[in-house]
Amino acid sequence: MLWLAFGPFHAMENQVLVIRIKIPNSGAVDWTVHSGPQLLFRDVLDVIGQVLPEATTTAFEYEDEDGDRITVRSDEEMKAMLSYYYSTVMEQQVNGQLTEPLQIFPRACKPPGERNIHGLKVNTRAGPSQHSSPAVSDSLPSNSLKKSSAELKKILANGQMNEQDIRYRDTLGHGNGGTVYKAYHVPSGKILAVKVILLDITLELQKQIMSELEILYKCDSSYIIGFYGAFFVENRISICTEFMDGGSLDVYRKIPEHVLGRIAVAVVKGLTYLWSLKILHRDVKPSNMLVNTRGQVKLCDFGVSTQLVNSIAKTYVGTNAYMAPERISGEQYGIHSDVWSLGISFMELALGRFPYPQPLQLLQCIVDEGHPFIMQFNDGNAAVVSMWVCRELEERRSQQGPL
Ligand code: 92P
Repeated sequence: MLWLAFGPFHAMENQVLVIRIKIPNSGAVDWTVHSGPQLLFRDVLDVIGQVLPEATTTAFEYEDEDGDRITVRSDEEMKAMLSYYYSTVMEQQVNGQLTEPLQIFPRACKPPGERNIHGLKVNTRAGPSQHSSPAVSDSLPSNSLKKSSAELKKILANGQMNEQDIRYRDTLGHGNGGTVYKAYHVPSGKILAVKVILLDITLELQKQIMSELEILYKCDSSYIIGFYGAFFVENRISICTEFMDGGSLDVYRKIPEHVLGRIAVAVVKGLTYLWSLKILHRDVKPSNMLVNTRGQVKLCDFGVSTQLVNSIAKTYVGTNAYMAPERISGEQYGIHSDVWSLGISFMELALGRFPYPQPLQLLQCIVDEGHPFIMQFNDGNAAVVSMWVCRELEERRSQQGPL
């Protein structure tokens, strides 16, 4: 299967895509598209408009492997859906299963009317080679052989992660001693985020890190990034985790309160989960909070392996602006230190900028003096308080009148 090496899109370009448009309370219409990857969101809405002429459809949904519905409202979200669908197709082909059509569920503003069975003719703008031929079919029960993400996680975790199966793609980011790549895992058809860290350490330490990372397989919270496995190649470790298509929060603009509130709750739940396992995050900051187009929020890059944390610390010297005072001073690190970083992070996300003026210069100030509020009023100006007390007493006397 040489084509796998060229990635899902190249391989799928020449294949026919069948989109099964599910009709509320009745069957489904199959729509055959010959240039799937170029398909636009508008094209799909146009076809839905012809299948459900009575309804005003503004969006549609598809189901992920857990049966959760994901809404599509834009070309971006279409792309995410198609790449998800192609990865499931690849999984089905690898497992020798029949390829399931891509099922979509129109979301109507008005109740849908009679479906258009007769004389249905669809033309879309997705390219000259496209031949669209919707045909009515009965809706089939969804494939019960489909693996749940938990099962897939187990299979992936079974020592099957290795360099040969991974195709590294774009760089997602740098930091904390390593580089994170978007990568394609050939056997599973999954898109992963792989963090590669250079570590010049003994084989003994490598083994210790691998065993310490094992706890990650047991981590099962929807607020913690999924872990698929890790392996050493020469002097570097690759840690394979779930890919989040929204990336990290540090690159977003100021986040409105109604969104940030929900994000904050998810982050707190993620931290509470880690703390319940006696794991301190040790690096809470916006770049370690990830989001996806399903609206999930997950924590990544936490310090599960003491040995890994120590090995990175040796090669990578750095303090960061989110560190708690006791951490900067090299004192005991505890849950409260994670809470400090959480506070600074959410102030930054709410303000749209870092809450202190010059992060690096300010590190010492945080240790020595504290919050800018304290620094601003730390001038011992008793005159201000004196004037206020005098004025208040004056006011009280004048209201009491002559005794
Ligand atoms: C971007 C998108 N998905 C970054 N999954 C884990 C990541 C990541 C991702 C990570 O470890 O970033 C530090």
